Formats: sequence, structure tokens, C-alpha cells
Amino acid sequence: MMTRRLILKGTIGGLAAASGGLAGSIARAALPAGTLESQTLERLAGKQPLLKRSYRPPNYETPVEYFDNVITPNDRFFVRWHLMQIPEIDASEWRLTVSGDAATQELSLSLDQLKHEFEPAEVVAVCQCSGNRRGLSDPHVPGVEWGYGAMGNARWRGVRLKDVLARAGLRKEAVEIAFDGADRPPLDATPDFQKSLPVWKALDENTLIAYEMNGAPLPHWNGHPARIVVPGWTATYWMKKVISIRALTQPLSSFWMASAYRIPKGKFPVIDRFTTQESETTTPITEMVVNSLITNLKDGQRLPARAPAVVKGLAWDGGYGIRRVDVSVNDGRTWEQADLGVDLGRYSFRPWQYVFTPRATGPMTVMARASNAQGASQTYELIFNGPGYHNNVVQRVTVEIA
Ligand SMILES: Nc1nc2c(c(=O)[nH]1)N[C@H]1C(S)=C(S)[C@@H](COP(=O)(O)O)O[C@H]1N2
Ligand SMILES: [Mo]
Repeated sequence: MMTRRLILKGTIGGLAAASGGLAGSIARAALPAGTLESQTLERLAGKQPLLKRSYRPPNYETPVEYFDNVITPNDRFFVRWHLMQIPEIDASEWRLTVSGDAATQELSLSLDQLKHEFEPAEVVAVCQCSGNRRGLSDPHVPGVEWGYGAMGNARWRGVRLKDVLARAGLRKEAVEIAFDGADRPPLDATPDFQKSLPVWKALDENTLIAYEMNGAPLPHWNGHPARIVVPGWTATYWMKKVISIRALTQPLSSFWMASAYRIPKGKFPVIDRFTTQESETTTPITEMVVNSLITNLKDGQRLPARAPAVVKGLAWDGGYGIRRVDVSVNDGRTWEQADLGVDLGRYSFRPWQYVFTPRATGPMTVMARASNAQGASQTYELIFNGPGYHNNVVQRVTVEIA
């Protein structure tokens, strides 16, 4: 349970003394005027200071400064919850129930059983909220006003969901696999957070029930003791503190499937479809769109003229693999290919960098644009949608050459 005792509060100014450079650089990294109301840094128990978007339920994003590493450390990983009651779970008491009308038998698994009775599996994968960058939407849309940091990349270790479903016995009539976590709404005001996946995605060998993140047990805020990991797909399906998995012969009818996390059909260049949940006009969000982030430059930052400068960042997509990243240092007039860094697999962040020597002094607008193995790329104009999903507008950072 989250109590005030678990939180150390501080504004950017207040924290400057405590954490020096970071707080100062966040103040400079302010997002475009009016997009976000607060830039408050707050420390949840076990976490470094993160940008608070809301306290009840806890929604905290990762400052851009922390993305200097291709793996996002657990104590810097963003936190997103829909419901306010988030129990601290004792791993030895946790049980995962596997049931449903499309399962031939019901299972109740302990964490020890999960760890010792199934083959372990690992994947490095980006966990990104569907609404990452919603706060940059113009016109504004309601929802958590995220900046750039509602995402992270981790090495997830656990067991394959398909192995656990096989143990329960999946009937051929199964159409969806449904998930529920231990978190609950306070009264009954908000519907319980329940999600489902199409059977084919649940059976993908990369879809895991993970109990480790970057070699450590999952932090409480990120789903201790176990969560679903759905590489390539937005984080809404990555059920945290999962306690129930059901194999269903009918599509799950839940508020969070029917009324949230849906996008207009045909508006985004996505390939994966979730047909059992489609309506005439909308479809559930599925895989992430191609995207990139410049991680080492901020608006207004000064760079010396006639000295080599570097633009660094990350690129990712829905699991097809980043093929190239192009960088422009003249507001999009010409583009040069960046060097791609370490490849931790097609679901991971891909680091990149571009080195150049600025000649003329004055403002310089830097942009980065990633493309994937499908030839898909980022957009220049926002594909506007009411919930503010899939924002992969090419970023523009204006530095000052002096
Ligand atoms: N049990 C539970 N799991 C959940 C959610 C939730 O509210 N409850 N939110 C989902 C959404 S929308 C996101 S973006 C991710 C956030 O994962 P993180 O908090 O580990 O960053 O968790 C997902 N899993
Ligand atoms: Mo999300």
C-alpha cells in the first residue's frame, strides 16, 4: 500500500541541492510551454527521483537524462497504475491461478513452482505506455500528461506464457487469454483493470510471465512478484502483479478492453491485429510505432562552434527491428545517417549516435528520424487521436552554437 511515508517530496528547486546536476538539467529540459503543468521530481520508495504526473494513482515518468543507458535501471523505470489500491505482495504467499472455460484444468502456481518447474526465458524489451508523449498533443487531450519518459527498456526473465498455458491445457476453442492483477479500485468507482491478448500473441515464444527485471526481482511499483511481458506491444497488456490468467472461448468484455486503449481503424501503420476485439470503427492498440528520442541535447543548450559535437539517442519499434536512424542538424533540410549501437534484440531500444562539427554560430535545430525493417518511419505531423496514443512525431531540439 502506498503511504506518504514511502515518498520523499521535492520540487525541482528543492531537489537541486540533494541531487545536483540532474535536477538542474531537468529544469532546463522543460517541455514546450503549456504542455505540462508540473515538472515535480519525487522519490517513490526504492526509486530515484522521477517526474510526478499524478500521486493517486501513482504515475511517474523517467526524466530524459536517465535514458543515457540502453537499459533503463529498475530504480529509474517509469511507474504507471490505473487503480489506487496496490498491495505489497509477499512473494512466498503469491499464487497465480490459471483457469477459464478454454483451459482443461485449473492451476495454482507458487513463485517457486514457476521458477523451478518451467524452462526460464529472457528477452530485452521496451515497455512503453500507449500514451507516452500525450502531454505534447496539440490540441491537448485528457489523460496522464506524459512527456517523453513513459517508457523503459529492461532485460526481463521469467517463463514463457505458452508453457504455463500448455500445462493447464489450452482447448482449441480458446480465442483470448485474459489477465488480472492484484490491484483494485478504491470503492467500485473505477472498473477493475483486466486485459486480454489474442491467443496467437499469448503463445508467442517472447511473451513471458516475468519475475525478474535486469537481474533483480521486479520492484513493487513495476509489478512484484510477477508481470506479463508482451514484447512489441504497448505496456497496457503488461499486467503487473498478475494473479489470474484465464483462457477464454469468448472475447473478454472489460472496460479496459472495450472503452480504453483503442485507436481508430486504419489511422496508424500497425500490422498486428486483435480481431476479436475490433468494432466497426476502432481496434485495440497493439504494437508500438517506430520512434526515437534524442537523449543528450536540450532546447537552449550551448555547443561550441568548430568543435566535434555528438547527437545521441535511442530508437525502437514494435519488434520488426530498427534499420536506420537519420539525423538532421539544419531543421530537416538535409539528413545524414547515424551510427547504430549495440543490438540487444529486435524488441530492445537501439542506441545511435551522430557526430558532426557545427560551423556557423546561432540557433541550430536537431532532428532524428528512425525507420524499421518494414520501412515504416516516424511522422512529422501528429496523427491526432482523442486518447493521445502512438505519438511518434519527429522531435526538434534547438541548441545554440556559440
Ligand atoms: N496490474 C496492473 N498492471 C498494469 C497497469 C495497471 O494499472 N495495473 N497498467 C498498465 C499500463 S497502462 C502500463 S503503461 C504499464 C506500466 O508499467 P510500469 O509501471 O512497470 O512502467 O503497466 C501496465 N500494467
Ligand atoms: Mo499505459
